[in-house]
Amino acid sequence: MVQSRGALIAFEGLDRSGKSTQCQLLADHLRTQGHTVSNMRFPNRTTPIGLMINSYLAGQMQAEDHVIHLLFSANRWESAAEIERLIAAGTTVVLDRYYYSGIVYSAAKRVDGMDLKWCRQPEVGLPRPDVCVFLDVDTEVAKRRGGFGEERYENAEMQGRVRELFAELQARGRHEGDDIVVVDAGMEVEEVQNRIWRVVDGVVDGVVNKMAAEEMT
Ligand code: FDM
Ligand code: MG
Repeated sequence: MVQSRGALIAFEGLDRSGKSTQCQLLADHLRTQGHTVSNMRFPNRTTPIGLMINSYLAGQMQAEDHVIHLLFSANRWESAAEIERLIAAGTTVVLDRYYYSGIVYSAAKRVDGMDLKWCRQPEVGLPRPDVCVFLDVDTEVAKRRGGFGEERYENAEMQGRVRELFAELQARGRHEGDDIVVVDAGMEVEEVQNRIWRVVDGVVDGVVNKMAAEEMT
């Protein structure tokens, strides 16, 4: 039997939705099932472009809105070949934010002409996730979990608009080619974790079984 490709799984959500925690828990869970797993996060602040993004988010650097949008996208393109290589080699890749954030956060700034459609263009052609798990928390729960941080975009107005636009992206998902599954992330970590695993286990099995089926034909 040839080795199956790995799955590509993206996590999205507002700040304080528990993405980073759940990305780690999922990776551990998949490893105990015998999968090889790699975690990545975007923005990847370690590259030269990532350092610029970090300065922008920290408020130490100003950038024109289209420019920063393209840098966020470029920061994914710098990892695109690596993601392709990993999944082709059988590694499942878990992403903490991806192009969905790229599209939605920029569109939420309400800059003339930068609507969801415009914001999507630079992302076209990036490796497409088998599933995007959207961790949904309402603003009250997020606030109880520690409120807003100090970075750009971490304010109530922006978060509210981001939440609305994520809902719009999800509604359009089918024709735009995104497979977004919304998971209520307002509960305890373990309950959220179990819900995520139910979704992701099914997706991962689907990837493996599809390979097996294709081999038989
Ligand atoms: N963000 C993240 C964007 O505006 N565009 C993007 O393409 C990505 C990946 O950057 F406010 C925003 C979302 C968030 C900020 O994200 C940093 P982390 O997850 O807090 O590092
Ligand atoms: Mg943050």
